[in-house]
Amino acid sequence: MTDAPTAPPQPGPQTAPPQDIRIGVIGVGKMGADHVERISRRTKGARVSVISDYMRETAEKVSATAPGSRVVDTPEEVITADDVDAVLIASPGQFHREQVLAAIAAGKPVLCEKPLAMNPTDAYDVVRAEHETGRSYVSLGFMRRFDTGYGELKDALEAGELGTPLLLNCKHRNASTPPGFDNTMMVYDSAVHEIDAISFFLEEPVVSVQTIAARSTENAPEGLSDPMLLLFRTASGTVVTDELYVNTKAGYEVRTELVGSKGSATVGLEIGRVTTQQAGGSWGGSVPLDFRPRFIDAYDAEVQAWVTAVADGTNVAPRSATAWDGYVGAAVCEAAERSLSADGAVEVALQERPH
Ligand code: ISE
Repeated sequence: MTDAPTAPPQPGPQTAPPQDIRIGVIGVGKMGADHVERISRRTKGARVSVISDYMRETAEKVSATAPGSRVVDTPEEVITADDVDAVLIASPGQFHREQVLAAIAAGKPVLCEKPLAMNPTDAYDVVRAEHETGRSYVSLGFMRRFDTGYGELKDALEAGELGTPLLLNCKHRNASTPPGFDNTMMVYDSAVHEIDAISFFLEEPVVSVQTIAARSTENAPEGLSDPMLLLFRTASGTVVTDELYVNTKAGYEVRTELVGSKGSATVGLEIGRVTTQQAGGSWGGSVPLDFRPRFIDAYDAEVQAWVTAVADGTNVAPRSATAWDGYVGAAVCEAAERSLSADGAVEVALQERPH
């Protein structure tokens, strides 16, 4: 009798390795290219699969840095591609409404850089379209919500450590502005970050805003009111100050102080390292030149949290800005801009939140 042949080892129960989320990126200028690099090198569970940019050559160049990605001609092709599970939009703001609506129609989660739209009506269209699907699809790229300092301030507020918020004082400084930067952009591009901070920290509507143009620095381009001060009042009476100064020639500084009934706290002082210089008899640390070094960890955390939310089907990460936040931001920006030529504060009118 011959021995029965030994049966080949049977594989045990197998679980398929989790698939990477395949991300389509629309617009690969400075911000979009930065996201492609982040997703390709530092984000777990995702890869860039399809890219488009109105400059095809730029798209090709960026695609060469993202293994396995391909370039298509239009944003629509990115959104509808079979090998795209989720869409990241980093195109100029005037295209966001159409592109976000197309992603919702395709049933794909989308992370859209701010702003959601260039006016409240367009932004509300997105809120309604998403609401009609009965699901969440839209995350809005307000990266400060993922900054460690912002997170700690939010935690302190939620834990009641600071008591009732009385004042929120914000400072927003840039070294310089790009060509064509005007008062409208100062509101919709720069102040919009602090307007979102109001939604994030205070979670209540702004009822009025007053924009005050200070004497301009000689470093500002003709016609730009730089510095500019915005004063907001919320429904419960908390006052928010936003001092914008975007041609300091120094660097990128974002500071936030919450004054509450039990105490106050400030984030963004950059006092991690203090250097004493012998030669000049002065002291200080270095100021980052632009948003990238200042908020790189926040952007990494934001994109990672989004990918995790897409993978678990919730699509929008906890603490992320939503389509509603984008709509509120657009409504407040619109009032802030009107206030520039009005005498005094302008009221903010919000549509009802669909539920
Ligand atoms: C720019 O668009 C940004 O989003 C930056 O974070 C902000 O500091 C700058 O003022 C804006 O123009």
